[in-house]
Amino acid sequence: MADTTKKGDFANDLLPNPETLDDTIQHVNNPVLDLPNIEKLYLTAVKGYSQEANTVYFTDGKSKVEVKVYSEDIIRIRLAPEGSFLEDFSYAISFKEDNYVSVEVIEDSEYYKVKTNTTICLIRKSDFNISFSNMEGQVLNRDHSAMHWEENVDFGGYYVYCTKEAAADEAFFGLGDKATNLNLRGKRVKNWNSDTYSYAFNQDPLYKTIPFYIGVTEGKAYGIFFDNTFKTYFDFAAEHQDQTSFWSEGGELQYYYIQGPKMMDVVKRYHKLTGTHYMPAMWGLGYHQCRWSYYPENKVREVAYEFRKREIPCDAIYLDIDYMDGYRCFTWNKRYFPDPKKMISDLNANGFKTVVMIDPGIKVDDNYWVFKQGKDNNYFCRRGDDYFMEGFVWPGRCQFPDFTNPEVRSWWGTLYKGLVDDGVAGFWNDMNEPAVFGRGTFPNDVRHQFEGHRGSHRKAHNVYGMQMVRATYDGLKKLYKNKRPFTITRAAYAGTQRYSSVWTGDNIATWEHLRIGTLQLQRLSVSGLSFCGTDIGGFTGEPDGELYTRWMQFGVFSPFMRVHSAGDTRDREPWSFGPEWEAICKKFIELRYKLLPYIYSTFWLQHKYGEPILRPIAMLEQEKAKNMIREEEFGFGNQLLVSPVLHPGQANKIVYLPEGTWYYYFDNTYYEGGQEYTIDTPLDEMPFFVRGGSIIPEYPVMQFTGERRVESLRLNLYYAEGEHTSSLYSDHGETFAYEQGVYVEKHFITTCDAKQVNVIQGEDGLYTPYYTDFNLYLVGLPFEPKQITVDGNKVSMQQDDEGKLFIKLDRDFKKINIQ
Ligand code: MIG
Repeated sequence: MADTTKKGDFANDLLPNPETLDDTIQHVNNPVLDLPNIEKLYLTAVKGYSQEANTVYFTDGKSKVEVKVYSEDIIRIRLAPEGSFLEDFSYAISFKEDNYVSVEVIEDSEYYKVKTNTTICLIRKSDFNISFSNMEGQVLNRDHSAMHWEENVDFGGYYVYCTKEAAADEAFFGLGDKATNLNLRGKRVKNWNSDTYSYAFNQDPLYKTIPFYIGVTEGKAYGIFFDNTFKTYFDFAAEHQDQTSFWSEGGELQYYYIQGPKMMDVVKRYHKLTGTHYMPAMWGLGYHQCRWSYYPENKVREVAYEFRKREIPCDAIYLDIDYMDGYRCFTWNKRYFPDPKKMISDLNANGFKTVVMIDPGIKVDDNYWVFKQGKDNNYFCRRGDDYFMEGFVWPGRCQFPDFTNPEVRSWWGTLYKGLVDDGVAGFWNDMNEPAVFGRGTFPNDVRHQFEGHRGSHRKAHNVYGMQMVRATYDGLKKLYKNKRPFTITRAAYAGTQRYSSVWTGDNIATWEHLRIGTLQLQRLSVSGLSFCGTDIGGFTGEPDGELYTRWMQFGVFSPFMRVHSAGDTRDREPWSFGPEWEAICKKFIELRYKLLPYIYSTFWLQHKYGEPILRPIAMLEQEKAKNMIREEEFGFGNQLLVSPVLHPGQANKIVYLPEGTWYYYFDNTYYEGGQEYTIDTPLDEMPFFVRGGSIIPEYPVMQFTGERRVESLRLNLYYAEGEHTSSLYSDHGETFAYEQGVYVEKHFITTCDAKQVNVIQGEDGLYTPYYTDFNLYLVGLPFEPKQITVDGNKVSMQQDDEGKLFIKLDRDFKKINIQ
């Protein structure tokens, strides 16, 4: 079993230990840089500027700096050391600048100021120091020294650097999948997508590159997105307590400053730049069962059968690499799966979708059509010396498509046709860091087309996986005739959320890894990748029933909920650990299914408004300094809060509840927020709270999404004084019609005082939902309802089968009053 304290191959300890830092610095600086005649060059005094619409160019006589206003709250900075900018191109950005924003340049004796209605970018004339302030003149982010660069004679370009001041109280969040504390203060991290089997706490880099962070100082937040695909580094007050730096081994120094003041504003604006995930099909939010690998066909049928027999809900079963013929992508092993179409249609008939694995490595084999097509069309990557890039992966000797070439991507998209025709509903892209056995990844000199902007692997490495899953997504969208694809990827770059969900790779079945998972998913969520999950139960190693069950509980509140495990481990189905654990797992998977209308609505808030699904406490209450280091409890959407149990034998845990009022979900105990509580954690419960004032929709338990139509939708109203808003979203569930307004987003505004409760309903969108009415249940009412009026008519409470009282409401009710 893997030893979690050992560092892996790619290890780079993040702790700000001086020795480690010295190592890192030596690693960053190419030895040739130690030559005495090579030094860092800095911008000097500003000599003048010119303005073209939203863009202002400043120069020190030789170098140029571009300040481009994207929107009121987003300003981009670019540096051209020699005075000429590269062509403007980014894989991350999906937003065109707002041409209607007002941009003003004001000059005084000390500064040039580029001003919008909310943000001022100040450029100090004497030394090109750049800072950003709000309209109150409060500087939130300031250069420590002017932008600088350093020639690398080896690759013939520049290392580019930006060094900012770090305030004494400043906290830092973001950076994707880093397996470390939520607040990155005191850490140095590196971005270079890596296959990191059995990674450890603090190990870095991992699979994803999201060069975006949020800084919070004195309760105010801003963001920096360093859009550079080369190997990048961030140092958050680690080397120098008063400095934050980011730099890259090549490419352009180009970053976006994003104004707050709320962390939520920053994340929403980051999403505005880089896009959000499309609405997933509802089944993508159900419970998924995966394994390396379920085969042959009888094994798959048996697993599916057990779920239905035991009445444990499940929506998807995964086939890992062994379904392929000799690991050749887009083929079937006919010995294991003689009639895949029949198997998939039988699974479908029982409510199971089939998701299969696709890797980037294509077996070198002239009798294999995918290889033939790729070879004939010159679609595979080549090294600097023009030979094909070859490496060993599962199929043996492989070549690799250049996914940065749009023509290659279109071709790749068509390859899915056979599997789609067989009925496969979703695809899982793995090994796309890209991973190569033995050598790790491609050599640096492999060339890439990069959308016509050409570059070596140093530039394309971190986007390779993103472009692979983009090809997958685009191809599937066509093949499914505009139905929503389901995709999942391991490697990612900023913006990957537009094409796929993600998982955190090869974790370990330990309690420590359960905790790492809670940190990674919160971090991914504030880094734009909200549709994320861990391998529930741990990929390598063996969990016991308790760890598996506690992880399943966290899984309910993971945006993507999938159990997965390595091939050499024991069984990992919800029933594999005996009947007691099975019963608890079942209860929690059922909870996931009850919450689906809430989860789906939360997804809509993510898709439409860029609100992250998981919200660290720091984001819920950023004014409180202590919250900057809270990392165990987190919000799931607007109205739920959880704190997963992370230790064996834990009988209770301390949970901080933010300001407001909260109800413990399992028995509706009421809590005043703004303080810590010790919460009992019996094995069949977990700290899970609903915010007072919320209306939470619930489905009845189903064995899979869409098993039956819900005609009377349950709503639970949790009483709290004051005014609160809740959303309920519904749509067709399968198509992209919501993009044309075919959806309904309902808003419930509740206003409560000691004597009465009012609910007003409003809605947007053109869709008529399936449900015709609501069953409204009241939780925590401080008075006995005497009179209920719905749209002016008196109604009385009804009793359900369990004797519980509820109010029957027409779906389109406008106003309820309860006294
Ligand atoms: O070299 O396809 O992270 O989820 O089961 C291992 C086999 C390749 C790594 C993935 C894991 C998957 C496994 N893959």
